[in-house]
Amino acid sequence: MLFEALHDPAVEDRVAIAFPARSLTYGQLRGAAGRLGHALDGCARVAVVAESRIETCVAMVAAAEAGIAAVPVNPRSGETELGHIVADADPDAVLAADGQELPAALAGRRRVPVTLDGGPDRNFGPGHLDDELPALIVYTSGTTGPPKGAVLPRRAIASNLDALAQAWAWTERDVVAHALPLFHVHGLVVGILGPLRRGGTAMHLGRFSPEAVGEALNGAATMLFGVPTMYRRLAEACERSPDLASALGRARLLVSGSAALPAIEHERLLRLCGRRVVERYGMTETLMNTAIRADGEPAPGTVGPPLAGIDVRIVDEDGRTIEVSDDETIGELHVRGPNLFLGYLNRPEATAAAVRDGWFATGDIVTRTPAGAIRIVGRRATDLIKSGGYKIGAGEIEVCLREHPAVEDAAVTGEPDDDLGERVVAWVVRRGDDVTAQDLIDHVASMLAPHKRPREVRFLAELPRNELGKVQKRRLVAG
Ligand code: MCA
Ligand code: AMP
Repeated sequence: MLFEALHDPAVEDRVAIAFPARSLTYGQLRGAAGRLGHALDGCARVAVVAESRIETCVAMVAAAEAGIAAVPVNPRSGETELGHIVADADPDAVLAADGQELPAALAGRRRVPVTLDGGPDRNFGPGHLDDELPALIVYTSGTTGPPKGAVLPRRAIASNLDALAQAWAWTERDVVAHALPLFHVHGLVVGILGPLRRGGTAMHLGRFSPEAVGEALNGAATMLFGVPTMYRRLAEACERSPDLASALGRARLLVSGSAALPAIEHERLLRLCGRRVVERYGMTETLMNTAIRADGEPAPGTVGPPLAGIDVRIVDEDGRTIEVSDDETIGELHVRGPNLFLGYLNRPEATAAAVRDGWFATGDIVTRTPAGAIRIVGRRATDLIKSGGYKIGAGEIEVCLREHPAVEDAAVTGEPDDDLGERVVAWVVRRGDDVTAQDLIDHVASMLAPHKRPREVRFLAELPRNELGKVQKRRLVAG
């Protein structure tokens, strides 16, 4: 069973999920999810329009309890991206809050509204569901082509959330605050399903702002989850607001993930709030792999040891396992354990390329410290960009730019950015000079999701290419 508290009459009145506009107790969540579950009879797979609102969480819980795979979609995904996801996942129904406008790509599908109020659902009870049943299909970008759907079974979610609970002494008394999007693993699995599995409370702030975080931590929240961009903005705000700094200082645990939190921000937050931020490291395909423990030695710059039940190995360029733990020898991290996904939907060749003999090749380049903690030092693919904690494939944006009638040629790179970690930069050879940088930024934002839009466009007479015609991205540097 994924959520025992949902079936425990003793905790019926405890708050399960709180959003600024609305909260639900475990009893109310059981009612709303149970009614919705019945409306989904006969569905094998549903798409959920993952707005940051409570109906999204109800839809996810309803699907999980009914044993139906849920495909969270970013409501702001552009036409091209959403069209691909809907065609690839082919959902039997679309779940969205009553009255919410659906993006065009979903408009022709059977719609099931998510409502919150109604009588109790007496027939809704825990049934036995196979652990290997797909629970979520989460789309993630690769270096080339459109995003791939990572199929996550119930077993991965349950085991991973329990391993995190062990590492962080996470219990039903914890109230987890965050403002993460609900169409990725970080916000959805760790940030919503995590508290529900513990029988605690998920407190979603709706939108990220330092003020909302301060209010949450001055209130009931005990833990905060965020991406490095959020912690950097919090540190910045703490410089001006001692009240915010003391609110952060009150948290039982501040957790950062999805990208590396720079050492300077670790130090700044420690100086201003008297608290260390703990990092954990994960991927859509593997959920969380490693984490600094709540009672562990501080180790800024590392993402901690593997979680319980998860094996890791570091592999050199010749495929040999590196045995030393000297924090110097680098190699690619491979992961094996109950946390792994089942594969990419409709992409057996991509699955076979990523998983060999049960080991998933992460593409992350790491070292291991003598204490067994993993330090991430780079990434195998230069065509993957991490911006604001989102993984963005350069190839997907290049294809989109080349489809613009005024674009002759285009290449995309990531550049260091103080706020976002990396920012997307487009290098464009245009036809004529009518098209502006803003036109191209808007074009990408409308075809793909807005977070994939270039933050800068640089026009060139031609792209540097080698004799084989391949773009030499190393030569694409500002200056
Ligand atoms: C801006 N906007 C536009 C345009 N420009 N819309 C259309 N056309 C344009 N040209 C809109 C955006 O849609 C958005 O609207 C608003 O302007 C601001 O967008 P943006 O500038 O992108 O936001 P930001 O301020 O830079 O956001 C920073 C952020 C965000 C809040 C930190 O990047 C974020 O939420 N990051 C979290 C990423 C995450 O959860 N990653 C997990 C995946 P509106 O405000 O209406 O939306 S990684 C993962 O899951 C693994 C397992 C892991 O390890 O965790
Ligand atoms: P995604 O595919 O969007 O799930 O992103 C997964 C990638 O995010 C990983 O392969 C890492 O490169 C990166 N990542 C996640 N957590 C961390 C972290 N704490 N530090 C550095 N990189 C991270």
